[in-house]
Amino acid sequence: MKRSNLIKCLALTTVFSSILVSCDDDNDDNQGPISTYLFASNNSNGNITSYDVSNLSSITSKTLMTTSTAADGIYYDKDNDVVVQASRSSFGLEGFSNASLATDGTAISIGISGTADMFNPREVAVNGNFYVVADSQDVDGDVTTPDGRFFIYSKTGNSFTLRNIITTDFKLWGMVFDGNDLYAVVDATGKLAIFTNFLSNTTNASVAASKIITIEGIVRTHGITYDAMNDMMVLTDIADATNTQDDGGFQIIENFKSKFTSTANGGTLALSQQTRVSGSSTLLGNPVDVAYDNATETVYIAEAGNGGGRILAFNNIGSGGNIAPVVNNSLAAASSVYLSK
Ligand SMILES: [Ca+2]
Ligand SMILES: [Ca+2]
Ligand SMILES: [Ca+2]
Repeated sequence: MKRSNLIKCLALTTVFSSILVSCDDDNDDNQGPISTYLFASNNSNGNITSYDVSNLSSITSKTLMTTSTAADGIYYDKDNDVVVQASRSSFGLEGFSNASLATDGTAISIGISGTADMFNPREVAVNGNFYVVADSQDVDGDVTTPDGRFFIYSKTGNSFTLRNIITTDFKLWGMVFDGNDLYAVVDATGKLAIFTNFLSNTTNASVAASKIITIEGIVRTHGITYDAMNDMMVLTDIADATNTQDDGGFQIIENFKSKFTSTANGGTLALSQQTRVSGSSTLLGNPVDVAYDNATETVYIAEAGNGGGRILAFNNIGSGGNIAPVVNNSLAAASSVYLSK
């Protein structure tokens, strides 16, 4: 076991003494229980919530206090034990070191900081040392023309340095890397875009998506996650943003790559090729972000609206429909989630 892992593990064992904590090295062959953590950001107070979801029937959580008052786009760098979120009060990326050692309710300080370049930062997607933030602010001063910006940062030492800005001709929100390709939702629509070899765009420029398709059944998509191992795409549907309580959903697309490839640019991927979860039992009003655990086949949702905000989990999804979440934790104005194991 690496010494850093040992220290982390001893600390976690202390914090979560009531539950079983795996002290396996990261490189082991999944022997024994695996600790799984879900990190969540919010737009209510900007603090970070870390849930130990290793056992869904006995979840523990801790809140880490930040100086931000609103945040989105959370990410956890497990190797370096750093939680990163896009601050919507400072308009920059903020990285917090030694996150696993911090105890519930304590303040954590910014160890890695970026310049305040952004306007309306949302999701963060990471590829190596590159941190991409989707910014949902109107770009050209005309809200009737859809547009958005990706801010691309490189992480070096204790800094996030802005490398370049990519402007899009559609509104941005959620996004996720698959290798070097970036999938981005087309906010305000039910469409999905891909930018192949995204990071090869190294200068400030307007860049068109490589391909855009419509995901039938989705009114207005926001959250996205892709599980490459199982070739499974999950997209959330906030539907009408002003209905915060019960018109949302999410859709699972298995064997995604072949379905995406066989849908022509500008074409539609049929609802019959997908599994949709929605309805009054789901507590989905404005599901704004999503994460997926392929080991337990669990979909985690950051629900911004229902009940004031929730972190939800669904499994035994089967053929979908109006199913109740197996986990329902209140988190005011939940904005994003990231799963780490
Ligand atoms: Ca515009
Ligand atoms: Ca809604
Ligand atoms: Ca996320």
